[in-house]
Amino acid sequence: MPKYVYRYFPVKALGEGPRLLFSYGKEEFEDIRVNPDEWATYKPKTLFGQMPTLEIDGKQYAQSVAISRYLGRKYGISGATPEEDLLIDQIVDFVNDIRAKAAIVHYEQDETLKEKKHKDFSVNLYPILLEKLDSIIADNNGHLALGKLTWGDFVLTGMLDYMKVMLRMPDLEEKYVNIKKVVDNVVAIPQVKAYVEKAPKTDF
Ligand SMILES: N[C@@H](CCC(=O)N[C@@H](CS)C(=O)NCC(=O)O)C(=O)O
Repeated sequence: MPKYVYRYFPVKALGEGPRLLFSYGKEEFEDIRVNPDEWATYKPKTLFGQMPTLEIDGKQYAQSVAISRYLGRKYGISGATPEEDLLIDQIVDFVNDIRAKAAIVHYEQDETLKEKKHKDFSVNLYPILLEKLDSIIADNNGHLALGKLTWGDFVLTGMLDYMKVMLRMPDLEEKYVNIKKVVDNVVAIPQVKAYVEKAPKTDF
């Protein structure tokens, strides 16, 4: 059994997907939640200057999607063919595109520009992207791809609260009911439910 040590900030955001996947796999892992004031010390020791990081038997790996894909393969919830893997990868990339657009606004320093961009994206961009995502999920029985549970569902579930904050859309799940179905399906899995219930509560 490999020894897993996982490090991320004490939030869900990009780091929760792998935590949910570990719980799905009933895998023991050291869940280290690095406080922002310890980050300066740890940052230079990371591969890319960012978290999450995952140590497997002392060797460090990084990148939340790569880690999620790895865990998905390990636990039998990746594609059965390269084309099926492509279907999962493309939709995970699309989810990350939506997050990245919202991040441009959320992390904008100029307040006037920030509000201008938020208004523009809220009218001209977010609805188009979210409707597209929602309809793809509707075509996939409440999942991101392949019409069944894959590691991609865990990526979206883990980061949804973060996206809601950045999109300033607390009612996202009411508007996009299929996106909610992905989260409901993931959190209904007994071992995931048990993890979610005991995990530290964070806003995003
Ligand atoms: N592509 C990377 C992005 C990781 C990332 O942006 N991490 C942020 C937290 S969400 C971070 O470590 N920020 C601290 C820093 O850059 O100093 C991934 O998905 O893992």
